[in-house]
Amino acid sequence: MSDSKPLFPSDVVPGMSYPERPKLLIVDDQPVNIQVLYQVFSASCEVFMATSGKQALEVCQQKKPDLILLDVVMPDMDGIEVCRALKAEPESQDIPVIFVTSQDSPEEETLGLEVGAVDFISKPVNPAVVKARVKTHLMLKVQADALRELASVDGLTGIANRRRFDERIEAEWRACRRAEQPLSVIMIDVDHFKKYNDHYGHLEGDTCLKAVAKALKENEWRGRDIVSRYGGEEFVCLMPETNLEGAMQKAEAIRERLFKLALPHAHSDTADRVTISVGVACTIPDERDLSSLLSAADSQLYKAKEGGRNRVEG
Ligand code: GH3
Ligand code: MG
Ligand code: MG
Ligand code: MG
Repeated sequence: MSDSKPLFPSDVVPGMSYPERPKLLIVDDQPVNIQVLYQVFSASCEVFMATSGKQALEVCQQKKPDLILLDVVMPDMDGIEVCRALKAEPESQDIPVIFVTSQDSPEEETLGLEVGAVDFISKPVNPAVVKARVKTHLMLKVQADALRELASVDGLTGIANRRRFDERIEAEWRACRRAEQPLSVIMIDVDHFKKYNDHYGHLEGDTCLKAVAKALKENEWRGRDIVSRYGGEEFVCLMPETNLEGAMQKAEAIRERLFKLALPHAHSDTADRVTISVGVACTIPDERDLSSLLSAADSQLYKAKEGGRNRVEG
């Protein structure tokens, strides 16, 4: 039954990049059922298997599949419970789940869709139908991911926008709280930027913001760090598992890099060039609201402004 044609021919939708061998997780307590689906997908997908709900969650965490085919009736943890658990975690909530089950009453199907599955297929499966449905949902997933990506990028500078920052800080607040690790924030504001716009014009102002964003982004960042445009001429960087000392060093490096870039600013009271003021804050997240960390960074930024600008406070 297995055919070796790729699920996505290269010309399927111009401009969209589909995975060449999508990662598929097949979950069923009966190995013979897994075997049937494996036959259908082994040639065109990278297939992972799990024979219990608990194992499914583990494999999911390790392998990050693009789609999950999930049995409903399983001992210990059933498919409904597995799906609920997947949908409750930010890391796995966007993975499409298709139930594959012999329990095909309308109530069962409704429940499956209510807990977050995208589709429901009855056993015994028809190979062509299950393949077509998997393909449809993989395409929708790729498109949804592309949209989400687009929605999280700042249009002017091309770096992450406020929406992405808000998402990341929330996730990292939880992750650092669990791991009892420090979380640092660097808040950056361009000095005397109103005067820059007044003197050079708004278009030049835009060009300047792009150059600032590029200089920020070009610093050496770690995998989970994020550099984003917070709004206007304000930028914010998030550094998980980084203490205050590390964040202060990075902030100073950023300030210096921008100073050396020497973008002319004829009407800055601070220097002959564009400068930034920087506020740094760090905490080990606990039951407080994460806004406490942002306000702390903001207060330090205010202090840097008061202290004469072109400086770092933390
Ligand atoms: P300070 O040193 O105290 O930060 O002074 P400032 O002039 O930088 O601060 P203020 O908040 O008074 O002015 C910020 C200016 O940034 C005003 C606003 O027009 C400008 N600005 C915000 N967003 C953009 C943008 O996208 N493009 C341009 N060109 N200017 C922007
Ligand atoms: Mg079963
Ligand atoms: Mg400002
Ligand atoms: Mg400013």
